[in-house]
Amino acid sequence: RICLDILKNNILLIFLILGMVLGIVMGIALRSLNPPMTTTQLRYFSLPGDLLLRMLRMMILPLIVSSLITGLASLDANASGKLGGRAVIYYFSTTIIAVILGIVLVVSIKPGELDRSTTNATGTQTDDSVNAADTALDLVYNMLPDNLVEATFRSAKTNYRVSTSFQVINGTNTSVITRTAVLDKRDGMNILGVLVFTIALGVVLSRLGERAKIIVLFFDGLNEAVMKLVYLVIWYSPIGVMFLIAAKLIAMEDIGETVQKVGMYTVTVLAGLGIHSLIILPLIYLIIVRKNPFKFLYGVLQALVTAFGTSSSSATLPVTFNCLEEKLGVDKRVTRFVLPIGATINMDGTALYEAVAAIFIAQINNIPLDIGQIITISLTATLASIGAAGIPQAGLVTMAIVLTAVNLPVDDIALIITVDWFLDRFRTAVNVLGDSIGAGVVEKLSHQQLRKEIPLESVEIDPI
Ligand code: DAS
Repeated sequence: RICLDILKNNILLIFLILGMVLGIVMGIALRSLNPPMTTTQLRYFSLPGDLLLRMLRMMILPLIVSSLITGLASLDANASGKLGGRAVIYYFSTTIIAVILGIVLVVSIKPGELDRSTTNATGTQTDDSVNAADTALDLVYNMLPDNLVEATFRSAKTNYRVSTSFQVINGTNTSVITRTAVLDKRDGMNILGVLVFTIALGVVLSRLGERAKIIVLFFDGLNEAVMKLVYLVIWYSPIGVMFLIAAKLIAMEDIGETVQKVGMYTVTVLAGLGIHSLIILPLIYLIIVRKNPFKFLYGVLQALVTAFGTSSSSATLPVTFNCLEEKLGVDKRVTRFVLPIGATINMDGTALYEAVAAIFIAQINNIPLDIGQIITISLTATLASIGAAGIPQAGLVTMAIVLTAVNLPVDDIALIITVDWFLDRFRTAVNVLGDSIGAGVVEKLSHQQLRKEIPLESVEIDPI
């Protein structure tokens, strides 16, 4: 009886994990096809996975707008101020902790010095030099889009090309390998801009009281409807995740020649992400919420697997909402307010990754860093993670900010790109975990405010 209940409650999670495992097996098996898949075949093969990504991304705009407006409207001004303040303090502190953890690890493991091969960036071309000041300015302009329609449907993208060469020493022979990559700074919808406008609108609507009630009820209905659609998409996600992972594995270029170079770097990043997500974040949850953090982790596992499969925290947002509200019963007024903001600006995994990658690149180029540069790396990695959109490999693109801030060769990104698609999955899952635990922490810290306000759907109408 109990087993049946467990099975019923977790059937979706079991399917999702099964989909992920089957995706890995299928990807590895199909990779060794002879002759390999043609581009057209791969395009058709990727279709089921791309469908999942597109269905989830389709929900982002209506979900963010409706959840923020109803979340803000169901709290009075000072309550939402307090919740928002606590959320931002939590986001900033966990991101800084992640960056410090990453720096401690990369400085002690020294992955860039361990490898036998040496890197010398020969002939580096970047079409479009990316620097910290420009991107910081981009961030400000992104927050205040002067054309909401354009912000929603997103503007042009600028590509820039990076290329680096390095020697790989194998026993007696030395081979020089050159890797070139094109990075496009495409960041999909300008969610940051949509967020800022929606928060401003939500705060004003919550002050209009009765006059705005009809608008708030409209968005409340829209939110419920979108969450119902999300539930349908979630049933499809095991298939989608399976094909997303399989297609990525089939298309993956051979990293054999660089594994000697980036092996320890990959281990360092994974160690940092593991410590942050399995020790630091659960500890913060345990200390503040005083509940079993691993029960909470289990509750969001479906969102974490979806994040691993899609490499996009924005696309995973609908599933994160579903896990926190349906599975863990976190107050909707908190999730609706903090999740959209967290999914966009709170990226612990990305911040840790960028700090590690920057110092790794300094190490492989034998460039010593002084404490001032380390602090600059910490701050720009935090800024870059806020600026990174929640889409695949966003963290790689904004990494150029960190590198230019301390005059490190941006072109060595071409080296770490070989494992970026793999590490991106893990850091996206850590980003989603950080947002989820943030919602649990903010809910606990705000129980005073939440008790005062009676949520819309819980008002009991006494029978006459
Ligand atoms: N893939 C990004 C995300 O969705 C993280 C990153 O690229 O660093 O969170």
